[in-house]
Amino acid sequence: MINDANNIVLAVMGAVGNGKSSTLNSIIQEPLFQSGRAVGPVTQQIGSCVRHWKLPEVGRTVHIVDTPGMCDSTYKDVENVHLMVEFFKTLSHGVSAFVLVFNIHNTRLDEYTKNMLRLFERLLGTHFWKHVVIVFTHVDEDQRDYLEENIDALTDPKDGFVKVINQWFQLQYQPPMVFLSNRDTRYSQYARDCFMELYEAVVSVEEGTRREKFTCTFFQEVNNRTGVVQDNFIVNSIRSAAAAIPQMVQSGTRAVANVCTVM
Ligand SMILES: Nc1nc2c(ncn2[C@@H]2O[C@H](COP(=O)(O)OP(=O)(O)O)[C@@H](O)[C@H]2O)c(=O)[nH]1
Ligand SMILES: [Mg+2]
Repeated sequence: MINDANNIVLAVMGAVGNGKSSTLNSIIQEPLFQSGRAVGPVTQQIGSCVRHWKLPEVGRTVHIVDTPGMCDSTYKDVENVHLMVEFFKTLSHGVSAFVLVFNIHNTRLDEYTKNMLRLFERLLGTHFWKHVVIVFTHVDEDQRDYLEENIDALTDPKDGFVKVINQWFQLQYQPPMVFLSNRDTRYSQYARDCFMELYEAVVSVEEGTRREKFTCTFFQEVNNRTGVVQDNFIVNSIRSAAAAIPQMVQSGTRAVANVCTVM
């Protein structure tokens, strides 16, 4: 099932509160992943499930991998390493799209997120960028007009958000950007249109006509191992990737500091 080309595998990334769980719930039209930040950290584990892509109805299944905020420094060190191991194990069978989620009201690309992207690039290879889709949430229907200027600024080819990402990571192309709302998605034509754009963006980053998923040497090597050996291999790979990123060493990013000391 997981290797079925008709099955979409989505990995979401982005800071806590950006709207990752809400976006996934909208896609499957089910409140499966807890959202909201009222009661402490919400997603404590890697949430993974297979459902129908329902918004809009596209006749395909989607394997969703929710994260507690892989890119969020508020997460405790030990939890972070454990979660990263689970995350990479789940993804090692192939990924259709890495969905990078931002809140339109806070589009700052913080150091932590940048470092996580650097780590991904190092572990998975620069080819991973070809499977990235950037999503901005909180673009609610009644605010769309008011937000149009923000959207223009973000999509500006000269100094917009993607341009900044392109410069940071020296990309030769623009990852697709989608603006959406998770409010009232059940009956709203507006939400349906937004999520159709998201689906189309995901399809556009799937590879070739056979819709092959992203894979890489690291994922293949993860699959060649099992049990504790597999876990240790992932931890060691993260550790050496992080050690090779000067910014991560300098900033002493907590998750990585932990990878380097605890395991
Ligand atoms: N108005 C509005 N609220 C949203 C939207 N997306 C998420 N939220 C709210 O933002 C908060 C954080 O969302 P959540 O999905 O838990 O973020 P996560 O931590 O990234 O998984 C919750 O209270 C959501 O209801 C949106 O598009 N519009
Ligand atoms: Mg969440």
